[in-house]
Amino acid sequence: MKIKKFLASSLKAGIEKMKEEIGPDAVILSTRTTTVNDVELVEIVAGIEEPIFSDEQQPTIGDLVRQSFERERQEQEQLENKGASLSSSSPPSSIETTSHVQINEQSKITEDLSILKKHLASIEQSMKYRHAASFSPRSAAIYMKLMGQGIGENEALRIAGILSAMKSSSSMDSLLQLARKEILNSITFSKPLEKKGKNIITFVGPTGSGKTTTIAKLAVVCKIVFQANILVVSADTIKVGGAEQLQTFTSIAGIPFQTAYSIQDLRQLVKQEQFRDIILIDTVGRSHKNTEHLEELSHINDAVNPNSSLLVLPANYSAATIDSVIQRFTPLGLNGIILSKIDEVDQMGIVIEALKKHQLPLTYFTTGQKVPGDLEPATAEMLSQLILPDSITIDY
Ligand SMILES: Nc1nc2c(ncn2[C@@H]2O[C@H](COP(=O)(O)OP(=O)(O)OP(=O)(O)O)[C@@H](O)[C@H]2O)c(=O)[nH]1
Ligand SMILES: [Mg+2]
Repeated sequence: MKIKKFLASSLKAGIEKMKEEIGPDAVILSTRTTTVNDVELVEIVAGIEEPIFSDEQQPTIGDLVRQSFERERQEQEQLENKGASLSSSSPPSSIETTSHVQINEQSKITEDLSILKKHLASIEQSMKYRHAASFSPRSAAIYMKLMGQGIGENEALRIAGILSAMKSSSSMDSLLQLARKEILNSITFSKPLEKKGKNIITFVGPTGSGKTTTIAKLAVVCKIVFQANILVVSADTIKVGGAEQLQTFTSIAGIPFQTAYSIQDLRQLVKQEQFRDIILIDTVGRSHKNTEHLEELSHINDAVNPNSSLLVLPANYSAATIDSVIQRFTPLGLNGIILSKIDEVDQMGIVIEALKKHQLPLTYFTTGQKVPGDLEPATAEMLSQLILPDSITIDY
């Protein structure tokens, strides 16, 4: 603290003088009257806190960081010197001994923390799979696999309970078959594409779900496998380049292609092209949250009266999004689901649980970006292998 004495003719004058000289934050420490050359004066003793740093000295963040680095460097240097002095077997100084003890303590704390973390992880794991101990090792292995795939605990317990009731001589293979059957018990499958009379199919779904890519894949299947007289129509004139993407592909593959610029256009086009075996209609991707846009899509279905309208649904969505997308697109008159981007899914159980709530059959799986290769008819076998592969090991 900086302290200063002031003499003035009055207390008021003294205070003014004090503030002027040492600033408004000055604190009066004492006052008294005194006589100087027969004149009565007031004496004020005042003080002010001095800043630790003056404005010019205020350290910047950079300075603080540099200081911290410098401290670390010095500590490191000390450590190295200590190592050197120890190796030259000179007795350690008291500073060196202290820093050695501190470093030892720090590494002990770090070690303890990592042990604690491991314990917590194992407690978490055993809590998650706490029921596994009540099953036979093989049922427990399947139970744990189901849980790992995101199947809910109640469903996994139900299935493990059924497996446990099997004869102890049952093979792992028969347990797996039973578990798969139980998991998929309310999932249905259908194959939409057939070369029959007239088959008009519309593809709807959220933005970027894989509609256009899937149509390109299916168009090749129709042409080469079914040898069908096929037409691909793009009703996606809203997205820039929406139609061009398909046009380029179909022209390379030698598949007839048309663009419909309005609902009237589309209705007219479908009428004109009645002689085709299969007409695949691409639509613009629409958010399931936008009611107005979903209504526009329903006009497309009303205009062409398709044999089948398929929802292209990414399998890598969360359970809640899958549920909400299916709910919002269902009023369009859906006949099935193409589960796209299966290759990007970590936990197939989540998808299966979400699909179970809805009664829509799975028609195709798309498994990558390659056209036409990454497309498979949806089957229970494939889905079963995705959730419970033959290769389950019993490490329980
Ligand atoms: N990993 C993976 N990517 C896919 C799959 N199917 C499509 N894609 C990719 O997903 C992206 C979007 O595909 P599109 O076919 O354009 O999707 P869309 O539904 O037509 O999109 P919009 O017309 O914009 O609504 C592209 O990069 C595709 O290559 C798949 O099965 N797996
Ligand atoms: Mg598209």
